[in-house]
Amino acid sequence: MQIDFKLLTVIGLSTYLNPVIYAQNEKNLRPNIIYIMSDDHAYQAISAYGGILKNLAPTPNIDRIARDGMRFDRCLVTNSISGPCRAVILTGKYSHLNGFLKNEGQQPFDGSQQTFPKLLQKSGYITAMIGKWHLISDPTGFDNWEVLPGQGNYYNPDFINKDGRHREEGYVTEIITDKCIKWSKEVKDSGKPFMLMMHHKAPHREWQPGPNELSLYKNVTFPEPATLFDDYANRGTAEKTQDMTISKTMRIEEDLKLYKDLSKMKNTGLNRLSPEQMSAWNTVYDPIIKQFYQSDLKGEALVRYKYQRYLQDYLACIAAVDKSVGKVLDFLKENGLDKNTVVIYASDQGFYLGEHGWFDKRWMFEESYRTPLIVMWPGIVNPGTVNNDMVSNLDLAETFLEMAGVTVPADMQGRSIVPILKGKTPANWRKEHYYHYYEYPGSHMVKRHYGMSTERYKLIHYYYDIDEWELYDLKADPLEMKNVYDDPSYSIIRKKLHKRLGKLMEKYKDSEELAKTFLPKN
Ligand SMILES: [Ca+2]
Repeated sequence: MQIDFKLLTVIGLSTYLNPVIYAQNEKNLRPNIIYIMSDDHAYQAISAYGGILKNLAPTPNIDRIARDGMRFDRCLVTNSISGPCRAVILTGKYSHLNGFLKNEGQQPFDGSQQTFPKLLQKSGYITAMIGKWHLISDPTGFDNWEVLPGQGNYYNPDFINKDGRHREEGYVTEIITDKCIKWSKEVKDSGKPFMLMMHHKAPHREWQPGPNELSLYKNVTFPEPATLFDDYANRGTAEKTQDMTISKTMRIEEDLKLYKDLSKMKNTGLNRLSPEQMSAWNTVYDPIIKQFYQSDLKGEALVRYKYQRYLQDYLACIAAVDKSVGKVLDFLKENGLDKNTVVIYASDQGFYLGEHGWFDKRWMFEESYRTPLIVMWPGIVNPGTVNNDMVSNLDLAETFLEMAGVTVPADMQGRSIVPILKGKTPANWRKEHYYHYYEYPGSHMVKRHYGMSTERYKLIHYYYDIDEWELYDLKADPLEMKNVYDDPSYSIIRKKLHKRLGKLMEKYKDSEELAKTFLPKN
C-alpha cells in the first residue's frame, strides 16, 4: 500500500492509524449534537424515570428520547449547583481546577481556558449556546451565543449577545426554543455538523408557569414524599442547621405567588408582565390567593398546602419544557435531521421535591446528587435501554468530543460514555464518584462538604465551621435517614472507604489543604 505522506500531515498520523476516528472525521458522518439542559429539573419529575408523579404530571416528549435512546439512572454531579455544574460540563474538570466553585461571591468563569466547544469548533463543528449560561463572563467557543443575564426572567426576558443586551416579549422557554430551531435551520445545510447547547431557565425558582400552562395543575393534588416531615434525627449538624425547608424557607408570596403586597412582584420579575399577561395571571391566581388567606392554615396543614402549591407551579414550568423538547424532535424529523443528530436531555443537577422537607439542591444526597440524563443517538444507542453505571456531568465534554471524533485531552478528568452508549461498559469503569460543594456561608446554609459514593455507600465530610463525618448505606437505608458513621458494625467498611476517598482526591488533584485556600478570608 502506498502511503501519501502529504495527506498524512493533513489528517494527522494518529487519525491515519485509527480508521474509526478517520471515518468519523468525514464531515457527513459526524453527528449533529443537541444538548438540551433544563435548570433544577428533578428526575422525580420526568415520567420516563417513574416515581410518584409519573401519571399526574407526565413528560411525554422527554420520554420520547428515553423510548428511542438510553436512560441513565446513576448520573452524578460533582458539585450540585448551577454555575459550577455548567463549568464542569464545559471543561471536563472539577470545580477546584476549572476555577468556578460556587454561584455567590464567585469570579467570572475563565473563558480563556480549554473547553469542549472550542475543540469542537477547531475540528469543524459549528457551535451555539442559547439560554441560561450563568457563568458571568461572555461565552467563548461558540459561533453563535445568546444568553440570559444571570438567572434570567421567565416573562419578557432580557438576552445578551455579542451586540449587547435587549428585551424580548414572551415566555422564556418558548423564546429559547424558537431561537434554537431558527439557528438549527440556518446551519443545517452548511455542510458542517453542528453542536447546540439549548439551556432552559425553567424550572428554576420562583417557578413561574407560562401563559399556556398557568392553570394546568391548579386542581391537582400530588402525592407527598415519605420524608416530607423529616426531623433530621440520626444525622448531623449540617442537616439540622440548613435553611431550605418548605416549612420555613419557602416564601408564601415570592415563591408561592400568594401576594398580599403586590409591590413584592418586582423581586421575582413578575412586574415585567404586560397588562394582557398580568390579566391572565390574575385570573388564575386571584381565587387561589383569596382561598389561601381565608383558610388560615397552620403547622403541618400549611406545609402540606405549600408542597402542593410548589409542585403545581414547578410541574407547570416543566410542562412547557416538555413541549419545547417535542418541538425540537419534530423539527429534526421534518427536516431529515433525525437520523444523524444526537439528542440529549439533562438538568444541571437534581432537586428536592419535598424529600427531607426540602426544596433546592446542594447536598450529596440522592435527589440533588443524581441528575437526569437521557441520550438518543439513532443507529448507535439501542432504543429503550436503561443504564446503571456511575456516570457524571464530568464525562460530558469527553463524550461530545468522542462523538465528534476528536481526541480527548489528557487533562480532562472525566471519561467518554460513548462505549456505554454503544452497549459496552469498559471493565475498568469507575466504581466510586467524588463530590465537593463549596457555597457556605451562603443561600440555604448547606455546609461545605466533600465525599465519595460507591454503588452502595456514601462517605461525606462536612468541614469549615464543623468537622463531622457521615456514612450512609444506600442498600439498608435508601432514603438516607441514618448516619451510620459511628456504628461499630460499619467500622471495617468505614476504614476502607476512607482509604478509597483519599486515593480519589489524589487522582482528581483535590485535598483538604487546597480546600482551605478557597475558604472565606476574614
Ligand atoms: Ca440549577
